[in-house]
Formats: sequence, C-alpha cells, structure tokens
Amino acid sequence: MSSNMLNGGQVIVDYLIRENVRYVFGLCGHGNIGFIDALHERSGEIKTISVHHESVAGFMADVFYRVAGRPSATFTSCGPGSANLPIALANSYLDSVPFLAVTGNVPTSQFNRGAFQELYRQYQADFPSTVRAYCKRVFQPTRGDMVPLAIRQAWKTMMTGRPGPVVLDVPFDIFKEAATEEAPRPEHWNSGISCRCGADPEGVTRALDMLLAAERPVILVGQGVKYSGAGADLLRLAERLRIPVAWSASGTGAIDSHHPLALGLVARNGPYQANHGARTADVLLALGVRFDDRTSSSWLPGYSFTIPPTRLIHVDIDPDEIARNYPVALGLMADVRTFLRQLLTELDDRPDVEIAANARAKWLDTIEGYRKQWDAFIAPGRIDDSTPIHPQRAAHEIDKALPENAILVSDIGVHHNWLIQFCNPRRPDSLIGSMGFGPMGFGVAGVLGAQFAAPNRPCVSVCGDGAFFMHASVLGTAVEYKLPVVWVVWNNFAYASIRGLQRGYLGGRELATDFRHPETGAPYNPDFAAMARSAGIDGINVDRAGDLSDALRAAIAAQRPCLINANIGADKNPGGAGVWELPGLGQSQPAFGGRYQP
Ligand SMILES: Cc1ncc(C[n+]2csc(CCOP(=O)(O)OP(=O)(O)O)c2C)c(N)n1
Ligand SMILES: [Mg+2]
Repeated sequence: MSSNMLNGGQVIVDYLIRENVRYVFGLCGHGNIGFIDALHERSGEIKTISVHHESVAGFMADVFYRVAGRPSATFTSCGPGSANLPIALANSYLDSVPFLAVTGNVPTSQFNRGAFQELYRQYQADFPSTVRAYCKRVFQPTRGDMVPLAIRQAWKTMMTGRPGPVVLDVPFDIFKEAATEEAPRPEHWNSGISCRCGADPEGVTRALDMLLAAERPVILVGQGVKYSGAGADLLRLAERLRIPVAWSASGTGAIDSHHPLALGLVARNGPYQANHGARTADVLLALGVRFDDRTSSSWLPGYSFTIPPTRLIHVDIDPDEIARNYPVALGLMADVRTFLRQLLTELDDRPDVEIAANARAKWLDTIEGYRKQWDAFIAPGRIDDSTPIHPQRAAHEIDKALPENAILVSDIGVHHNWLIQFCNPRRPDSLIGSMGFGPMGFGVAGVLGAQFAAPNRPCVSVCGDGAFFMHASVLGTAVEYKLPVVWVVWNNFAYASIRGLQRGYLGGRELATDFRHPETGAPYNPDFAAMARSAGIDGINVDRAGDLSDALRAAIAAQRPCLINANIGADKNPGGAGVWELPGLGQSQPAFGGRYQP
C-alpha cells in the first residue's frame, strides 16, 4: 500500500470524524480488530467505547441520537458478535432512529469456505440476510476501493427521508486494504441534502380550511414532531387556533405536558380526556404518527379514535404510513416542521382567525370537564401508601424527584405503561421509550447513551427486574466510563406485564412469568443493590413509597452511578380509557368510560 493511501478502516473512521461523529460504541472480536486499529489512530478525535454486550452498544447508539440529535456508530465483530446486534437495529429501525453499524465479516479470500464464524450455507458471508428486515439498508464493500462509495451512501441512506439504522458490513481484509487517498467529503455529498420537503400548497390550504371550520379539532403528535424539531411551531399553531394537543407514546414530550392545551396520551392506557377528546373530535390533525395498535386501542372504533366520522388529516415524511390504518380526508407527505410553517404563513393571510379560535372555548371547556373526571378517578393511586409500593404512586414519586432537565429512559414492561401514563415530561427528551420493537434492555442500556449525549444532565433509567438481570453488564460500563447514571429497578419479581396477560386473558394460568425460590416458593431475585455494590456502584433498597423520591434525588445529587432497587407491587395494571385486543383471546375493557358510539 503506498504511504499516502488510506485503508478501508481508515476511510470509515475519517468519514465519521468528518460527519462530526464523536462516539463509536461496540465490542471487539477477531473480525473487527482492523477497524479498532483505525479508531486507535484517531482516538483524540473520536472516542471508542467498549461495552460488555453488543445489544448494549446498539441501544446506546439509539438513545444517543434521541438526545443529541445526531448519530453515532457501533462496531461489532463477525458471526456471533454482530448476531447480538439485530435486536438493537430493529428497535431503531421501527422507531426511525439512525445509527451506523459497522459489522465485521470473514476475509473475502475465505468466502464460501466455511471459515470460522462465516454464515455460508445459503450464501457467502451472509450477515446481510440476517439483518435485511432489521435495518434500512445493508452495504457490503468487497474491495478496499469500494469503501468510499459505501460509506457515503450508507450515511445518506441513514439520514435522509425517514431516518433509520444502516449496516456497513466489512470483510476482515477490507479494513486493511488500500482504499483511496482521501475519504469522501460530507460537504460534497451529504451535508447539502435537505429532506425538509413541504406539503402540496393546495393541501396546506385545505388543511387550514378544515381546521378553521372544525368545532372539535384535536392535534395528535408523534415522534415525527420531535425528530423534526417542530415543537415551537406546533405550539404556535395550537395557541393561535386554540386546538388541544394529544400525543402518541412516541410523541411524549413534543409539547410540555403542563401546557394548558396539552391533552395527554392517546393509548389503550391513556387518560379519559385524551382518548375521549380524540375519539369525539370532528377533525384530527395527525403529525408524524403511525397509528399503531397501542395508540389506537387496536383500531377498534370508539375507544381511541372514531375515523370516520372524524375527518383525518395525516401528515408524515413517509407516505407509507399515510392511510395504512385509517382512511384520510387529507393525506400529505411532508416534513412536519415545514408543514407547520406553511400553515402558519398561510394563517397570517386569513381573516377571522381570532373568531375561529375563540369559538373553541366551548370545546376546551368540555375537555376540562373530562380532565376533572379523570383526575378524580386516579386520585387514590397517587397517595396510596402500601408496601410493596403502588405502581402509580411509584411513577408519581419518580416524576416528582426528576429535575426539569432530567432524561428518563424507560425499559419495556408494565413499568413503561405506568410511566407514560403518569409522568409529566416537559421536553422532547424528558421521557424516552421504545414503541415499535420494544426490546427488553432498551432502557437498561440506553441510559448510558443518554449520558454520553448529555454529560451534564441527570440520566435515569427505570427498568424491570427482568430486563435489568438480562443486561446487568451495564454496571461495569458505568464504572469504566464514570457515567453517573441512576437505575431504578422496578422490582416486582416477575415478567409482570406478561403475567398480567395470563391473568387477564388466560384465566390466570400462570407459567414462566415469575421468579420464585425453588424451595420456599417465595418471590426470588438476586439482591440487585448488592450486585451494584459488587461492581463498585452505590446500591440501595427502597420499600416505602415515601422514600422513593428522596432516594432518587439523593442518587442524582451524588453524581455517581447508583442503583435503586424499588420493591413495587405487581398486581395492578394501569387502566385507561382505551382498550387492547389480543386477537383470538379477546379485548380488555376500559377502566374509565365506555365506548363512544356517535
Ligand atoms: C428481549 C425481549 N424478550 C421478551 C420480551 C417480551 N416481554 C415484554 S415485557 C416482558 C416482561 C418484562 O419483565 P420486566 O423487565 O420485569 O418488566 P415488568 O413488566 O415486570 O415491569 C417480556 C418478557 C421483550 N419485549 N423483549
Ligand atoms: Mg418485572
């Protein structure tokens, strides 16, 4: 290799640095030592973070983006190392989060020979098939000089349109093979691309006509609002037209939940005012939402939505999501922020906007009435003082203890359902969760990525006992990188969300859903607090509801990693005004209110 040539690994690293990537999360193996070598050369400019499970690296990269607003990358070896990654890829893919996964593969000279860790029985070096359904695209350069094209195209695919993770699968020898004299320049290829497309201007006019004429309008926001940075424009529109704003779980935080127009979560376990407001709306403006089953009460009419007769305006950057599940009165492909700005501009030219906005007073009063009814319904759980801690009380105590700038990363399970219902986030990244793929471990590990993205903000994970035990290696990573994260282990001695389904839908036939001591039959778990201490992390136990917020405040103030093992009741599920159907087994009943039948 001539001295001024970069090899494949060097090109990738150089391009990442040019794209302002500051962290690469991953785990070594013989398949990627060539890449790690390239990272080693540039370690002053890009930090390599070594973890103890590849899924952890992927979840960190995911949450890093959700907080920092820019992507990072992962590195994993060939064979099993990269086979530990698809769960994280799928999570990011379904939630539209970009990260670049650099996966190692066997040397090109050994393709089809069944070398150590080669997936060769269907096709040579076939990791791409493994992840085809799990990411936006796979690139596999098989010569050094293919790497520059692959890296710039991979980056573009990842960032444009609806973002998502992309895999760059690199055979062992290509990391070290001569590639080019200079890595591609982002300013020549990718940094000048804008996907801030606006909506068809006639569509904007029609949307505004519909909103101005509506008597009971509701805006429903999803993560498209958060990722496009449309929060300020959303607020401007909602305030000018006096339209209440509800959110899907992924849209949580798009509007400050304390704002008077904030209606709440529309979901199977969403509050009455949000579900009843949305299902009785005459016009629903849906922005960057995809109407999944948990948002829409399994699409059963009259619980979360009644479309039609509600007339739906659905705006999304990805036309695939428009009219997937509901018929549209108006479907517009657009970047949400650009669309909102188009609406606001057109609004300036309209007469009588004040009159239309003031006509909303009755609708807003009606919604206030729904809110009061709901607040009275949930009041007892808020002050419940029992041990194990009542889950609603636990969610309140956690919410109360978090400062305004805190980042709460939830895992998957019944605790997540309680948190999205009872926490009151103020910022787009105040409460982060996974809504598409829902892999256990997302929050256990993701909180580490949040802390890298926001070193000066308190980063807290609330996670199930099941998920924490699955990914307890994170304790070591927090110590190794001095990350002052706090884990609140929502310890209910069970895979409680699933056991709840056995109780609710299967006549209580419980199997394989709780943790018990083999001799006594008593609930069993390892001593998580002691486990944390064994790793060099503060570990404390909390049994009383009244102690939970103090413990969390103290843990945040200590600015050291800490685990709070909270003993939380398992026997309750968060009821809402919506429902969820498990086809063949039936559907749940709303905990409050009934089905709306216009
Ligand atoms: C990796 C993975 N395995 C299995 C599941 C299915 N699942 C969803 S929630 C859940 C239970 C989680 O238990 P725990 O972490 O203790 O949370 P809890 O529901 O008790 O709050 C399971 C097994 C999943 N989502 N992800
Ligand atoms: Mg549990």
